[in-house]
Amino acid sequence: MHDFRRALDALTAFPAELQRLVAGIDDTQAHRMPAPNEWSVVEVIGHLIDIDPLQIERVDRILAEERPQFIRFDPNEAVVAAGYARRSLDDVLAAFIALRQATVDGLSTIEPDELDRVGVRYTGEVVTLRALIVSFAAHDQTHAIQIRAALSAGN
Ligand code: NI
Repeated sequence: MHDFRRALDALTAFPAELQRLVAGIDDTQAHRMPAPNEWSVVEVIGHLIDIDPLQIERVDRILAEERPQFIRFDPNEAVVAAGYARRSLDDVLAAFIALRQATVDGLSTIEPDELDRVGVRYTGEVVTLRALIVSFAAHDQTHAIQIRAALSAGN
């Protein structure tokens, strides 16, 4: 239960962390690609917007089905298809913050005895609901590091 609570707290706190991370960044910086075919800051936030509903869908399926197999997801394809590169930093940031609130509201209804239910990743790896949420929180942090790197690459 403790690792789940800690992950949920981290997921809840992340929008404020993200806001601090991009505070004072203008749209030129936010749209700069750190390297060819590497996401700009706006695209990284767009990717986070893509992931929240995907995780909620996985959670819902773990709760409703026995060992559901998750669908294949191509992060790059999704970011391009959504056209995040054409949106402003303020726009994607506001969209993510609103979405994350809905996500944590949804996750907070998970009961302790549901945390050992499992799903199956596209790769075949079996993952508990607890591990899915813990890795979801860790995913935020990998992209926070990516944003820091993208911003320092531009300076
Ligand atoms: Ni990612």
